[in-house]
Amino acid sequence: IWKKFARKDIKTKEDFEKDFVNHVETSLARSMYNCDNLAAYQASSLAIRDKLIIKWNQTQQTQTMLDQKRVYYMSFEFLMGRAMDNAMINTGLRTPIKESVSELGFSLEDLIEEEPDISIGNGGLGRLAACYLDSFATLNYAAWGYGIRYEYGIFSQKIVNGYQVEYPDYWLTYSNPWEIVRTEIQYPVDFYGYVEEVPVYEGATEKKKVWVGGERVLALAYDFPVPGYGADANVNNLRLWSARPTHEFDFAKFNSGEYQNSVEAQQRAESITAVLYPNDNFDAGKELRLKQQYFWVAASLHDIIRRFKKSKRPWREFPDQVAIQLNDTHPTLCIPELQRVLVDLEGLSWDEAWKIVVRTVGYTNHTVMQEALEKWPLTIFQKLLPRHLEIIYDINFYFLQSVSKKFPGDNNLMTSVSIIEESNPKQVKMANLAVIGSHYVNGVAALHSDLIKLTIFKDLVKVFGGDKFGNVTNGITPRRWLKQANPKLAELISSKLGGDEYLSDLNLLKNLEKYLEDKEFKSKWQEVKTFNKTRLSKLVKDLTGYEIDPTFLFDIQVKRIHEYKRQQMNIFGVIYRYLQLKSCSPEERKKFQPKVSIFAGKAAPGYYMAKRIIKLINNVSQVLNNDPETREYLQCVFIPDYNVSKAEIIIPASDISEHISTAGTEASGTSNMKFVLNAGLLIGTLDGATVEIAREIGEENVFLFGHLSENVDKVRASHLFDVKLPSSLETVFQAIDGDVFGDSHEFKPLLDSIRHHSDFYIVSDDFNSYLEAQRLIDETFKGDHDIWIRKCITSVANMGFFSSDRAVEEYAEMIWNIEPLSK
Ligand code: 26Y
Repeated sequence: IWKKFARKDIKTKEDFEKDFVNHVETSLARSMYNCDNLAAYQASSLAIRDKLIIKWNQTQQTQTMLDQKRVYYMSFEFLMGRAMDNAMINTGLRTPIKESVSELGFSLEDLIEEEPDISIGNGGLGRLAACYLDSFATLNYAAWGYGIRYEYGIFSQKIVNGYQVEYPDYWLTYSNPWEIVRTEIQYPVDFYGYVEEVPVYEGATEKKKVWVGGERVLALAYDFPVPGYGADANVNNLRLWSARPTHEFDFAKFNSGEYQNSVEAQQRAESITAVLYPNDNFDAGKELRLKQQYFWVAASLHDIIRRFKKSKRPWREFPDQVAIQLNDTHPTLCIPELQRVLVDLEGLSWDEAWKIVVRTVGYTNHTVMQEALEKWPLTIFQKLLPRHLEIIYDINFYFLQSVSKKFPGDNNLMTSVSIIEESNPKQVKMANLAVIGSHYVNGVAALHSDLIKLTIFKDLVKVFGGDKFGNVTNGITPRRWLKQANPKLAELISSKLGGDEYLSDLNLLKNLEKYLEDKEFKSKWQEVKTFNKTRLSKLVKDLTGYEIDPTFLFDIQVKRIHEYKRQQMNIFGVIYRYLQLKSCSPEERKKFQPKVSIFAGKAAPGYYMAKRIIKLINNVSQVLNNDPETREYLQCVFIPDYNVSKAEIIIPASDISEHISTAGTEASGTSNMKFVLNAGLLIGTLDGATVEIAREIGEENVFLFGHLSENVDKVRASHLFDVKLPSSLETVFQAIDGDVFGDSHEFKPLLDSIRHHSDFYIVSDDFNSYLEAQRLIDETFKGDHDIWIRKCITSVANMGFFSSDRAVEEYAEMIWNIEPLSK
């Protein structure tokens, strides 16, 4: 019977239409008379989701049957963006569904616009996790993501009077057709309480420690199917946890009539997964965040262990079945939690357990900046997780014992590698714990991986040796960042390469070099760029009211606003250009390459300087775009509320994009890869993955400038006495001080951090070389345009290395020791 009635896969247009109508009428309880775009989007999503679930079930069954090793990618953030378009592309159903939808009276583009972004991440780290999920599924790895189902994702950003104003991002308003709630999967998670000594077994004299939790909540699982690319590809799982109250009720209070108070604890439970912390690369050390981390780690490990136990294998085989990857230190509690489960609950010896922990866990570092390194005050830790703190002390004790044996008397070394920082208050250094408790540590770009060995982990390298540390350069998925974001370019490439194979084997792009002399190809290439610039101009008009001209050079910087990323230097450069234009005659102005500088990005709500940078960009925009003398040559816009779906429109429209962080601060960057893959060139410092991009596509195709990372310390040291501004920057500051861009008081802190507070990000030192790179861009762009287009084509042709498929394969081989499953 089962076989006879098993749900059929969607293969034809008709299959989809049948499912669509079914969902409108039953799942949504609507009819053809009141099916609006929202309902049509929901019904389409449900129909596509059904298809994914069938494959999801098959994939999971096969993976369980084969009993192969699985990877668990632990990430506090997943910046998924929209799901529907991606699912249609990956399953190969986009064209038939587009036709169906149109026959049903809708436009597919409109339906796509109905979907809110899944924005449960801040920036690069969260988007990287999303790209890796796509590659896991596409390459047939048995790999799950684990995260938190925040009810509020990253805030949405409005610009009011030039200032950023934050609004809550409640992305679940119209429910979410892409998630499946697993009511049968719920685990209790405890907090607070105390540690007790109990007999190892009833009646024994030997004692062991156990944790008696003081507050309990439930973790409820929500699953998101992650489809791989290809008609018959696997569908993997992203499991997100949501906090619920336990149903243990305070009856004493209830019976005495205190109804409200009796449910108070329950209400508190739900606050754990209510909101994503909006900090990116900055650690604020809030207790609720540690609570979120433990909640998610405990639930995920419970789930992993339950699955492992079903296999009835001995514990020592755990690392042969399970690989846990820590996406930064946010899930580092996996280390003491797994140790606690194995020792306290499963009765393994400390040493046996520790070997298992270390063999299971791998750690990816995403920053060298001190302010982004997680540290938890012991007081918070002690209160929230008393047993874990003891375990961390024990881990540290055994570790330091081994260090002192190897390096007797080296107290500085001991202090530096210790998990505990003897500061006031004392703190747990999560990065040290992550290194000590894992078998491999990787950075995210070649330069960054070298730097962590020389800086934050220098002493740990001494202890463990360099072989424990390596590099996996980040990658991006060409499915979303080429095919989905830039369908016109993808189509043009397919027409030349004879199909879509390059989307799953990005090195095939190399063949584009054959067409460098092909005039027709190059003119089509240009048409695609113009189309994408026009598309972005429309978005800019809708969101800002400003009209920008697609024939201008589009110069784009989109990313979180951060001093180290130096949006301030970019806007100073814009001001410099404006002042130059103002000072020349109308005739001379005509020599300028018309250009629009486009910015977008969110500032952490508590990040004062970043918010001032946004204000300055907006004030400058207002002046420039309204200046009749210069606006034919220079404009500036700030696009509000940058997110994944906007990135898909913005990135394909660039001629130039800016990756201008102070050398040595940006771990990798991934938008640099997205921009080049979408036929834009880069201006950048030799930082993060830009170094490798230049290596792959040729240095002559990147506009590089600025001090090298190995010199930054020296340059900084020279500021201790005096910051000398170049006259170019001096002129810019004079204009700002002179209220040319509104009340100069608002920008004083920004300028002072450079001229009076030692210019930590060396803007003053890099400014002239930045302007020189900009000059070269103008010259190249304005000159023989064929040269420009050749640069773009050559660059795209050599981007194969930056596919997330390559990155994930490196992880699989170097760190996880897993092979893809056959389909
Ligand atoms: C401690 C906490 C508040 C915190 C929260 C979020 C710390 C860091 C982050 C996010 C970091 C992040 O997104 N890092 C970026 O990771 C990308 C993927 O590896 C890199 O490309 C990028 O250079 C790096 O800044």
